[in-house]
Amino acid sequence: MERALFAFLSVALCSSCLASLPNFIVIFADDLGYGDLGCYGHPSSLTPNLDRLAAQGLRFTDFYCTSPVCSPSRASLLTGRYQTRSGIYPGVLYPGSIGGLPLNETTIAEVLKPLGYATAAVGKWHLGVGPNGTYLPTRQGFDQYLGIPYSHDMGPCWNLTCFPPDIKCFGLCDVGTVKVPLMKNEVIEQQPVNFLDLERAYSDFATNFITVSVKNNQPFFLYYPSHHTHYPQYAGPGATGRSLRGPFGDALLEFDTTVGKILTTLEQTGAINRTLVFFTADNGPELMRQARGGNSGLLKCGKGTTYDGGMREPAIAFWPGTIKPGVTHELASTLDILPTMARLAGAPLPSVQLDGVDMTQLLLGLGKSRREAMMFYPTDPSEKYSLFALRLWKYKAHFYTRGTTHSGTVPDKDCQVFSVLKAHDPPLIFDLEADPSENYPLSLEKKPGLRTVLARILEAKAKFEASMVFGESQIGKGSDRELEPCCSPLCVPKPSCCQC
Ligand code: CSN
Ligand code: MG
Repeated sequence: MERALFAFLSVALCSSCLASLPNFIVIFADDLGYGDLGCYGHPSSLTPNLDRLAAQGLRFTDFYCTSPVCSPSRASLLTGRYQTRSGIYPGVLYPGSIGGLPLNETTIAEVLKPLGYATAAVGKWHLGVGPNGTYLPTRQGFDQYLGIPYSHDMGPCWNLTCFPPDIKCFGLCDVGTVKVPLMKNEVIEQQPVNFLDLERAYSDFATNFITVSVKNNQPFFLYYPSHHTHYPQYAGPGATGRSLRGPFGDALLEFDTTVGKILTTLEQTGAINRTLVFFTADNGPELMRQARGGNSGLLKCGKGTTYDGGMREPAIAFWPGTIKPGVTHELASTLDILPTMARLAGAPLPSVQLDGVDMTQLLLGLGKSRREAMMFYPTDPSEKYSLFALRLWKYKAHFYTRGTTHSGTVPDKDCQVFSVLKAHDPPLIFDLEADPSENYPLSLEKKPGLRTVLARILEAKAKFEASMVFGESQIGKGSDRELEPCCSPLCVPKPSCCQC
């Protein structure tokens, strides 16, 4: 088995011929639940292209992001480290945030660039802007960027209209901040951004980047963190009213259409057999948006919670001719993407404490996942409370549980905001294979062998906590209104005058 892997990698590793290095595309949906895609059982979502990725690729049933909100989850994906190490906590970054993903963290783009990769990010960044664009993607290893650098509800609602333009999108937005900007590299291209044309701009950028990279014989890394399907949902004329699921379904359909355009471009440029496409999402669905939000399927609760609905996500690895179509029940995480891409490209790992493990053997069908455990931090991690939950093999132990406004409208009281912080000692333990909905805690008295499992869980927790050094909180540095992106920096009165 090792020999087959070696034979494969020695082709991939041929450093004198850049064109033989694999290309990587990471497609990252926003606030999308375990139950939202057709290929994960949603009855009315229209996701033909993601369904095709799943049918022709490896679909994960037990894949986790690292946080039930956005910025920390993105920090982990790009660095292969829990967000507590990089300091992307508590909560999320705001338009005027002073901090951002520290520049001494190494992103996937920075791992691949020294090997000659072309790198681009398109979509929602949400890892900081900072003074003079200190934390933008172009400072974190990406040659190019097109997108909104934070959530698109972080701006006044008035420009967040859906198609047809006279219909207001659903959802609360921030007032008193600058209008939502579209940035090209480090320059504001449009403020406010035109949401009805945004997906076209993104898909044009993505397909053009692929085409040019292939033409230049340059291996590439494309990171596409979409604004879809975060609230308020929007869609351009090509998708509005075309799904069976209302505005959420339309937004999802528009996103799926971009996935289709990326696949078509890979086919047309002949790069499809040299490209690993990895799809997943940043955190669970905003259930508080009710029928206009996402759906965590059979999982408990959603965004903002450390139940599985907040952090277990759809995930698909697609690489025709290299990854065999199928379904895997192995445990894996966004943390594992960096080490896997580094291995496949033959790039050295950053010399820091990584939390990710290499998934290459799993992807190539040569072995199992090397991941045994997954750690669950709340939206506001602290050294005092440490882990809220830990999954070891099929067992998940909750040391603390708490509801949240993000998921607060569903009938399950555990998700609701008045379910205040509750400590569990001994922890609540669920068998996620027998009970994926976390409905029936196992009894230490009645289940022989569970004490041994608990001992192993506590051991894994202690070992992990001993390795954890909390980085300085970047979000705790606060915000400065002057740092909010403004296309007319000297205008008055702010923020309303930031419009060009
Ligand atoms: S998130 O969504 O950025 O996708 O996590 O748009 O936690 O306070 C989360 N929050 C605005 C958001 C605020 C968001 C929060
Ligand atoms: Mg999100």
